[in-house]
Amino acid sequence: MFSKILIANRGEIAVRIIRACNDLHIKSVAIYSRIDKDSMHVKMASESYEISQDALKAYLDGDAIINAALNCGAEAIHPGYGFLSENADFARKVKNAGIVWIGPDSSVIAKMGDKNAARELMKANGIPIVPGTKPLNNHSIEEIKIIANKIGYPVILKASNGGGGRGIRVVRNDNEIQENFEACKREAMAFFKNDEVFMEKYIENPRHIEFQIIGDNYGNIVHLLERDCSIQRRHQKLVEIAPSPTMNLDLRRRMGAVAVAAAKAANYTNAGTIEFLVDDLNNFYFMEMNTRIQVEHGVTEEITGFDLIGRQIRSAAGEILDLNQSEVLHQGYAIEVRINAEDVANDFVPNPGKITTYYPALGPFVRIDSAVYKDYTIPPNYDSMIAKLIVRASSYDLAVNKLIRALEEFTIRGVKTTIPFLLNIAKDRDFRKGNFDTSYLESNMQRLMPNETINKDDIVAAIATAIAIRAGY
Ligand code: MV4
Repeated sequence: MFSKILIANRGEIAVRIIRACNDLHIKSVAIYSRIDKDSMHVKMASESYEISQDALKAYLDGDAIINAALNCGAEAIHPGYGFLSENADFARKVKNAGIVWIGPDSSVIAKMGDKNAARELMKANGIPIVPGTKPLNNHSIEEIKIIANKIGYPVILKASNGGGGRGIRVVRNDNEIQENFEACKREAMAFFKNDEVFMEKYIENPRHIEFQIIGDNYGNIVHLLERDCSIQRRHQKLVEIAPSPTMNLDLRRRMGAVAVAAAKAANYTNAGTIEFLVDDLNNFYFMEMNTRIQVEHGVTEEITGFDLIGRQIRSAAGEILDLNQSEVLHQGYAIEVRINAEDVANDFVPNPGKITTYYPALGPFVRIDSAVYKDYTIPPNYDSMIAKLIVRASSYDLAVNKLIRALEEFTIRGVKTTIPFLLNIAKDRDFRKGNFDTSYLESNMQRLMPNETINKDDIVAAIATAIAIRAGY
C-alpha cells in the first residue's frame, strides 16, 4: 500500500480523497493555487504545496504537479474529476515518472476519450450501440443526406472528441444537414482541436442511466449497480439517484452484464462508468465511458456500502478485487443534489462570494460532501458547485421525503444557491413518481422556478397596489 498520495484537485473531491487517505492511514498531499490558500483541502491534507499563483494553472500544469509529487515522495496521484483527470498525456507522464496513476491506464483514457473509437470497440464486442456511422468528414453533403435518410430522421451529429454537450447537433430533415454539419465541425475544431464528426440515430427524450464499475489490475471487474442522471440542465447534472427508480431486475441484469463486458473489452482497471441511453421501451444503448471517479459516486457508496475512493486506491496499489458480482448487495435508495452558488432566476449564472451563514443539514442518513464553511469566500475562478447533499432511505418515496427535509434544513446565506430550485424538484409530483427523462428540466422550468426569485419589483408593486386599494385610492 502507498504511504503518501498527492491529490491533483481542489474543493469537495480533494477533501473526499483526503478522507479516504486518512481512513487507510495514508498521508495526503494537497496542491493549490494562491487564491485557494485558505481552502479546506489545503488545511486538511498532511502537506500542501502552492503550485502556481494562477487559479487554473495550479491544477492544470501537469509537469509542475509531477515535480511536486516527486519532491515530496508521493507514490501515487489521484486526479479526482475535471482538470487533468481524463488527460491521457498526463496519466502517461505520471506513470513514466514512476508514480502510480489512480485510474485506468492512459491508453484506455485515450481510447474512451475518442467517442468514435469507443463506439467501434463496443460494436466489435457485441455491445449495443445506437445505429450510426464512422466519421463523415470525407463525405459530400449529398452523401451525408443519403446516410441520414437510411438511418432515419431525426439524427444527431457528434464530435468524435466531444464532451460536456459541446459539438453535438440534432438534425430533423435534409434541409438542416449542411448548416448543422458545418457548424458541428467548426465547434469540434474550436473546442477539441479535431473536426471529426459522426452521425447517430437521435433517441428522443431518453433516460441517462449509468453503471458504476470497479476493477483490479488483473482483469476482475464487477458493477455496482446504476444511477439515474436524467435530471440535467444544459448537460450539467443536478440530481442523481441510485439505484434508478424505474429499473427492473431483468433490465438491471442485462445492462449490468453489458456494462461489465464493455469494461472488459476496454481492458479496464480501477473505477469507471458506462453511460447508457435508455428509450421509452427500455431499449438501451452504450453512449460513452467515463474513465474517472464521478461527482455522483456517493449515491453508489450509500446503497452498496463500498468506499469507492478507498477501492480506487487499493486497486491502484495492486490489491486483488475481493468481490464477486453476487457479493455486491445494495439497500434502499440514495439521492444526491448538487448545491451550486448560482442565481437561478438569472439563467443560473455563478454567484460567488462570502458565505455569511452556513447550517448544513444533519440527522440520520444525511451526508454532505463539501469544502465550504461559514465565512469562506467562494472564488469566481472555479465550478459553482459548493456542496453535494446525499440522502438515503429504504424506499425511493422515503428518500424523496428525506431530501425535502434536508433541503429545508440546509441554510446558506451570503450567496444565492440552487437550494430553493432543488426543493421545488424534490416536491414535484413527476419527480416523486419517477416520471422524468433528460427533457424533464427544460420542459418543466416554469413550474420549478422558485417564486421568491421571480421578480422582487413585481412583488413590491403588487403589495403597493393592495395597500392603495385598501386605503381607498
Ligand atoms: C444522444 C442523445 C440522443 N440520441 N445520442 C448529450 C451529451 C453527450 N454525452 C451525448 N448526448 C446525447 N446523445 C443519441 N444518439 C441525447 C443526448 C442528450 C443527453 C444525454 C444524456 C443526458 C442528457 C442529455 C441531454 C440532451 C441530449
